[in-house]
Amino acid sequence: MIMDNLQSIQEKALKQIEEAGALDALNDVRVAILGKKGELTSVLKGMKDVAAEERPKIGTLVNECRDKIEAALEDAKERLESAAMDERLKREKIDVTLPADKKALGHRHPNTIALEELERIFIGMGYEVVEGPEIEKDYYNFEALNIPEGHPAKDEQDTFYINGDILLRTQTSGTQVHEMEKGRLPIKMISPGRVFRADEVDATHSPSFHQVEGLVIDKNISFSDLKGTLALFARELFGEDTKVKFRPHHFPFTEPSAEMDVSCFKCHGKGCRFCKGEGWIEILGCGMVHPHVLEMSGIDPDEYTGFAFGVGLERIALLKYEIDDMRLLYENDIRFLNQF
Ligand code: 2NL
Repeated sequence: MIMDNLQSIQEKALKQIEEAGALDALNDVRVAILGKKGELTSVLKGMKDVAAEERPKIGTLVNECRDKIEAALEDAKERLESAAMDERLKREKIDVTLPADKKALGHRHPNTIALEELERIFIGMGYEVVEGPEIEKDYYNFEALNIPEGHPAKDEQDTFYINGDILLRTQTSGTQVHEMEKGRLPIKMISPGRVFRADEVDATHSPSFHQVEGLVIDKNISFSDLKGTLALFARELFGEDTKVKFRPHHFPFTEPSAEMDVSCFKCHGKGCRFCKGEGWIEILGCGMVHPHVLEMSGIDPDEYTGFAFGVGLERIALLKYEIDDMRLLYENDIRFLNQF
């Protein structure tokens, strides 16, 4: 009776072990047979009812049965584990020949793009790019440029003074004054850089912005040279059919002075929202270097003449990309920058 029972437990167990398709199913089989309430365990518990002389023989049979089942469980466990590992290796296979994920590259800031474009144009005309200090002496920012005491530009309200006669430059002209003082003529340079004004932030103002100034000094430089140069610059920047217009203006450091407009590159002069119906867009200030400015830097105005101009970099970037609020250029919102 007990022997038949053992036989059937063993057959059933071996069959279930064989059929177990996964490690947890295999464990269920082990618990059902060998666990505390398992079938073979209850056979062992029934040994007390077996006649004493039968016990060694039956005991040996029970032990043999358990050993067989345990060996089968161990084999099945190895088989299932190795299958699971094969499966995992297959699933996690890495194809090292696949191209790598593209790294998100940064974008050049619109100011940088505009600056590089300006530099390309002027370098193409033989200009040198010279950068200078953002902290300047009053003399280089104002006095050497013929900006007198009491001139609105020199107002303490508009300029960040550091102390005494040291300030944050309000234009990059100082860099050009330093070049003139070196006495190496002719000069053909642009000086791009950050400038500062004590302005409140709004769509068109910021306390820190960028300027590109240009300076040419040589013998026989005339207003025609200025016009030809800046007209070429405008065509390079805004397109071949761009027209330019010079309006008389006043700067203390140039005489005569002018502002240059370009024909609206959106409506080609007809008048649109972009040029506020004018057909023209103001882009820079310029003029012939004031003789007094040359003289102060040790250049003889009877021998040399020159022209100079100043462009707001942000203004060019805003126009080029049709952006209507300068603050976008400073906030560095990645969703904005990603568009360039
Ligand atoms: C503007 C336009 C300008 C200059 C800057 C300059 C520099 C030297 C001598 C003479 Cl060293 N001029 N720079 C000239 C004309 C215009 O900037 O709107 N400025 C307020």
